Amino acid sequence: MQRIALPTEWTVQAVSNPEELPDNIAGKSIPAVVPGCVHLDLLRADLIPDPYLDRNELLVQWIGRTDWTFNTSFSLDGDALAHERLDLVCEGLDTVATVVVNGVEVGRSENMHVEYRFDIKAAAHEGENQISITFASAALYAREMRERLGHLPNTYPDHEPYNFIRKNACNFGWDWGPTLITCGIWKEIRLEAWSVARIKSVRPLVTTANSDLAIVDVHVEAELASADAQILPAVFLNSAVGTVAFEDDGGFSLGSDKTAWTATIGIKHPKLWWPRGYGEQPLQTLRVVLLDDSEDEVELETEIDEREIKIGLRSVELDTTPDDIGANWTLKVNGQPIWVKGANWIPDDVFLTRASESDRLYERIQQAVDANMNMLRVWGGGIFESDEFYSICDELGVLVWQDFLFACAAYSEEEPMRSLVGTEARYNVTRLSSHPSLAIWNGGNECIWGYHDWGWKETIGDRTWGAGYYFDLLPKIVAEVDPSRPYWPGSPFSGSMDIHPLADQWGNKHIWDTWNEVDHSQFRRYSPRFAAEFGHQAPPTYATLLASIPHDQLDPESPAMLHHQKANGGNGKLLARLGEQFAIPEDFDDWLYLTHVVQARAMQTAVEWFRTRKSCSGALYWQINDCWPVTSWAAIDGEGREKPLYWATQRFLAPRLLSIQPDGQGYAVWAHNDASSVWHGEVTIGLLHFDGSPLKQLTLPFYAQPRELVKVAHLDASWAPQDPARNLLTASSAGVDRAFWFYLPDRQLAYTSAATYDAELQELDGGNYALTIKAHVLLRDLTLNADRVGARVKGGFATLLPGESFTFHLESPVPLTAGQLAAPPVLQDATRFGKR
Ligand code: BMA
Repeated sequence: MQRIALPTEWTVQAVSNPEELPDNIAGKSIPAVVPGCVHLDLLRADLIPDPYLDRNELLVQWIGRTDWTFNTSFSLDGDALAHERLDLVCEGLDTVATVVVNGVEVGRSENMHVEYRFDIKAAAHEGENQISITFASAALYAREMRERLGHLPNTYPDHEPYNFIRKNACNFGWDWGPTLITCGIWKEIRLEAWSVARIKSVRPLVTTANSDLAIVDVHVEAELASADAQILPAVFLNSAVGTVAFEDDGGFSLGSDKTAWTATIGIKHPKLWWPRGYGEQPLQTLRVVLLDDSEDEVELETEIDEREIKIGLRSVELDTTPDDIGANWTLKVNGQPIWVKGANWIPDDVFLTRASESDRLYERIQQAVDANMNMLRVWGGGIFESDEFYSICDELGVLVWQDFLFACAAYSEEEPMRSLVGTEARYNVTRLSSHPSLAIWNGGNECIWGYHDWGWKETIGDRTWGAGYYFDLLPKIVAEVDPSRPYWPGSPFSGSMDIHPLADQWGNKHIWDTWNEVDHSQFRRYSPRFAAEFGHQAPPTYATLLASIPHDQLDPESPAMLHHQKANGGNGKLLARLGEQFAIPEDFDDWLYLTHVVQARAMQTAVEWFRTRKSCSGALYWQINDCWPVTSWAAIDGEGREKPLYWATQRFLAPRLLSIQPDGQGYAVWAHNDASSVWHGEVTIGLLHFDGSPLKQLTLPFYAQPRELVKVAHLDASWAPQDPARNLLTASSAGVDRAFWFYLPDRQLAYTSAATYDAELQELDGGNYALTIKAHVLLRDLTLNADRVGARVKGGFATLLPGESFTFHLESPVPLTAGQLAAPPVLQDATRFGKR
């Protein structure tokens, strides 16, 4: 196998839509970088304004309605052409493309989520060759397809009909994403010259994994160059994994009558892979080779293709055993139930090649790890992420829940959609099968819910809407291609079409009335088996706003701010939820801080509630990341900066959690020990005055087994506050964050009005600083907005009782002073915003 890279330098040219093309683009051949997309090329050439800034998105809509041709040339020598086959391998074409080599059409694509391989041997020649790929407007294709198949509803009726094209849905605009309809060669493109045979796929499926034995079935499929090819496959597993107990190395050859083969490898006393928090993540290298076994090569057995893959030994299952509530919805790895803690993941940038840069992916997934997450859900309106995404998750022990790519819409099951979907599912289930982090396949996002509740049935009538995918095609493909992983038809879904998809007792649930309609205390009305989506909006950090909004428009209602708020009624909801907790502030900086506080508290309320329900086994909030600078539900904004929610997440997802929750007429103190060792000690529970003086106190021993949730105490009416506006409940124990309970929303609390504290800044080495705040009064949700001084902080969202201290660690490229840092709007605390 000879792999030949194609040049990264191409050109791109608009080839349709003359009415809309700006003069500086019409007829012009523009340098292009591959992999990439047309927007990035136009940006690099300075031909369009940056669509992430201000309202520039509106100025570049014509790009998505235009057809574009990418051209380059490559040279071939005789060796490449001497092979039986010469394939053009396109790992990802976005989306509707016609591929031409030396004037000869060699293939077409209409799905960005699969690899295309075109045999170009007949079209290619020695010396210089021309390749040109023309992308038809995805918007126009989707409209035509809708015309052909009949309208079906989706959540964004004002957008192009994203449910009629196999392209990431959110590229057409979402309630956190701009409409920037891309096209281009978004993944690697190369040539492969080969003879006899090549490895078409390798699926190493771990069928058993326990402390005694692991079994891996390595399914290898070959493609033959000609009918008389004879090959010998072999599989090697590096022995660091344990003692190889048996290895069925086939020992027979493949030919046209048989092109697939399975090697079964057994490993005694294997080192198992675990999600983080449960154990280590040992990875082993599996090597698959193909040898030429044709008669005249018998002696030589030349290696003609090989693949090296990292695998991890673990089993995974979804436990849905019925119980007296309804049914479990618990993920188990190596037989161990996992309390899933994490968030939903969207493409990290509208321009997907930027989103898949290694450093960026690594940084983002590390952020998830540092926030104590053990799972990311790759949401169905986005993409199947790059191989590297899953490799990083394998290495860091982050479980991945992967949606099939259906979101908030009805989808036609007629041709060509059915075949496109089938091919896409097979290709990606195969491609991702080696990754131990990948734990569950899910049919899609909110499509079953939409069918139940969003008034689609009338439009759909007796036509197809996707049920055939979720309940038939996809589970069949998973069962056939990768039976080692669980499949679930949708999120949310109760397990049956006869039970509402949002039922508390069954399945995975989404909770959205808390944000859209009611305040976050209302999360406590629900007791889901698994909370797969729930969220609360807040703007990005100040530095990210400054970089994307004209400075004279830093006002919640300015045209640019509203443009970077895509949710239906978003700003109104933001204000309504803010007003439930605080008096609406006049000042922009205070507004920004308080929206951040409400976002963080909403997610804290939800997750602590779920972690203290015995029937719940996981919480994934909406959403960890953003794809551009926008007001959204994200914890990390479009420029990778952590919002206060992120610092709160580190606390409420800590392995050991103390939490105070309403319990009947009183309150309960809970200890959730999501760690693998026993947690025992003493909890001190206090009813305190805001000045720190105790009104009632109790110290109790407690004992929590590994992974156990225990109710440490029930606080009855004798714990009622003397003055709910001036009292709070606390529960503390050595080595963990203290739990707090405030009786009233902040706007009714009589905080000591002026925050008083001492601040001490210590300069450490190499641009590192430590800022210690010593509280003289109660300080609540203390946050250092270090982005405002160009610095980066670690940690925050701390609540201090009078006399206590908290240290922020910062990194800054420029020298800092305490004076710069230790006052609003850089240092903020919620007790400034109590009852007036
Ligand atoms: C859910 C998600 C997304 C959406 C989010 C916020 O419906 O699945 O579609 O962005 O809510 O509205």
